[in-house]
Amino acid sequence: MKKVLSILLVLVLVAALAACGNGAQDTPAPVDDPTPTPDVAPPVDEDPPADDTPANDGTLRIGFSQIGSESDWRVGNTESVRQAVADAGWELIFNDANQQQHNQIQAIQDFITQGVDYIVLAPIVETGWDSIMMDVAEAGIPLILMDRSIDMPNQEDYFVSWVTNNFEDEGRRAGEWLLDFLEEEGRLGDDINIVELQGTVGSGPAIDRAAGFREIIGGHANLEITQSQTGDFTTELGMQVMESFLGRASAEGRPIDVLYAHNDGMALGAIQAIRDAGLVPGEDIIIIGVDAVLLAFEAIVAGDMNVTVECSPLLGPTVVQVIRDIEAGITPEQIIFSDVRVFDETLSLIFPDRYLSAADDLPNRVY
Ligand code: GZL
Repeated sequence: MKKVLSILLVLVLVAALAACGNGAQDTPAPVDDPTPTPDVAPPVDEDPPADDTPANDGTLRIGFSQIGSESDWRVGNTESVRQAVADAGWELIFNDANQQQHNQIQAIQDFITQGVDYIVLAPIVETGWDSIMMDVAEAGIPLILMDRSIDMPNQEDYFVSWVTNNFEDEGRRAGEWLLDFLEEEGRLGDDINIVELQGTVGSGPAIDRAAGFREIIGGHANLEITQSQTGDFTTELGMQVMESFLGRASAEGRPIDVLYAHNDGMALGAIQAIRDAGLVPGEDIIIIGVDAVLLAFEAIVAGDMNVTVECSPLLGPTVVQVIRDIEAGITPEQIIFSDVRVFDETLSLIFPDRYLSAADDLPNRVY
């Protein structure tokens, strides 16, 4: 009986794959389509229509598992990949996981079933990928890690390339800016209370941006991180957590001097909470963000925010180049970092070799 069932299953799968091959995914899912990848193969036509498309027109099919749309950075990242794949003339099969790891794992499983040519994964957190990564390897589908990191035994064996940013260096640059800023203000010896809005718990950028910042300020005992909590990289939660930080600081009589937010989105939410508390953002509280999104540049120019550390989401063209290299038999670099630049409207006027003017670069911002 089992043998009959397994033969039937294979037949269904083969037929389903044939149905997929008829262009079921010919039009890439629009970026803003929240439709999750179907959990089951589409219905199989008994007599599929004559297929007049060429058996294999060389169009690569790229399965892209994206974390969600939690921030302007993420939206810019999705658009960058979508545009680069479209420019290459390939087919994008896009899945928005709505910030749920299990949705990403399901999407990757579906990509395997659909027999895509490449998988691009932006992993929401570092752990929990061991089994699905082994399935991808077993299926022989090259996987490109984009943006955040994974943490598993022999992880470098499971992706052909990691297109990313150096999150720990971003944290260090944020710490260095703070030391330079306090020194310019003559406050480097003062007791400074810092609160920290961390990114998604367990994510590479949250872990590494926290570590890099602490590495730099750790030698200054008078600079203390008095409160630290995740805002999950969203503006809404950043505002809510900042409200609780302000309430606790007032209750304990420990005023907040600095906010270090692991992304600009949370910093912008915190700015609203600071205003609601009757304080002046950018003056009463120094505000440090990461990402360098357009709204942060506007806040810096308006004086509501002090600095943002760039972490480029425009990774699509590099991902496409990695695929082109592999198609041409060229081994791509295993890790590809983007540059880290720091934008403000204060230190950039004094140290133009180390910091850039947000006002000058505002017209160039695209995400
Ligand atoms: C960083 C990226 C982070 C951004 C956030 O590469 O993973 O996720 O800093 C985004 O804005 O939500």
